[in-house]
Amino acid sequence: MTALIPFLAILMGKQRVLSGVQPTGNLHLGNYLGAIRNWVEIQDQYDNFFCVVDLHAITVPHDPTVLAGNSYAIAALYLACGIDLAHSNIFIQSHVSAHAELTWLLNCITPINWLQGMIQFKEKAVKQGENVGTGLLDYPVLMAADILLYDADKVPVGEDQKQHIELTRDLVIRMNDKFGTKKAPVLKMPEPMIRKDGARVMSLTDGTSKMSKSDPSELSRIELLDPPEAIAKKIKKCKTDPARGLEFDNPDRPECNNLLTLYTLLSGQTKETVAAECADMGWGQFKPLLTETVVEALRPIQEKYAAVMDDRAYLDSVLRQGREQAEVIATVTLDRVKTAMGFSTPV
Ligand code: AQP
Repeated sequence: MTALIPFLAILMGKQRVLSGVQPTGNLHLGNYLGAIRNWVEIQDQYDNFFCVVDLHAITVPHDPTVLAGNSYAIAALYLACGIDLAHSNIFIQSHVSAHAELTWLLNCITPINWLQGMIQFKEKAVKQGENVGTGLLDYPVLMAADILLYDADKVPVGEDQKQHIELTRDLVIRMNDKFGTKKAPVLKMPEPMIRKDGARVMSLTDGTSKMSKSDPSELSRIELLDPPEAIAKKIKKCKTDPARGLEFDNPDRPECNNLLTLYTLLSGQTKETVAAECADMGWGQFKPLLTETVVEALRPIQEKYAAVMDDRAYLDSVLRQGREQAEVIATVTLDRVKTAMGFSTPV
């Protein structure tokens, strides 16, 4: 049945969605609220491809002994968070070689100064010092290839990826101008899908920088697989301020806004209800409430994750099927680009 999903989706006129997460560590609440939760909520309206972007994970120094295991863990977390195979395909990026091949073709039409200006490159390059790799500079082109291979209509991501999607759109214009015609464009124009709530979850230790897997401090993020004691400890130690009463949207209180937003999103209440509930609270009252809410929100995800990881044959079959579906579509796009660019066809 799942093998028929892309064809049924086309018949039903569904648009296609593509998104992914890097296996660079355990997923945190930012990845969940900024990306995966949104995938789950919209998946029945679209034809979805969710990949574990392991080729992206090696753009920073990585440990080869854990890369494959991390990729499986992220795929299992997709299932645990509610990705449903009746609507979605899950696969590992490096299992579909077209991603690397299209990246090369796109590289050759990408001005280097487009990449040098990317915010994420500049931030991560600083951390790598003189050893900054070409792969880090090229990260947005690989991301463009991921999206464009599937003729994706929508790309649900957090706010931090917006600039990369703008670059993807610029590459579509460039490719179509150079090698396509108005009637027969080579690549399809995708659109970002960025929700307002949760688009930028901030660090627990600094409300002005985003929660990130690569932050050296584990106290800065709550990971989806953190046990209740770790969650309690991180919330107990998180940065707050001395002001009395809790409020949203005060620029002088970024931590307060971030923690209230986490509580709102994970408790499923409205912002107005939470604002009223917490207006007179102190941190001593709010922190246990937030801890309880986070623990309860993550409990079902953690239980499902354990069950999926216990059944490796099932996970392998999900990824095999996902790869097969992905390859069918990716091959068609890659052939179209190569033909447009003038490559000969093997006989
Ligand atoms: N703090 C965040 N708030 C909201 N959304 C976020 N995302 C990441 N952090 C936040 C969204 O999660 C998706 C997957 O991200 P990724 O792992 O591919 O890369 P990233 O954006 O670089 O995430 P990290 O955690 O910061 O990873 P590292 O530290 O390895 O670079 C994306 O949709 C992203 O927007």
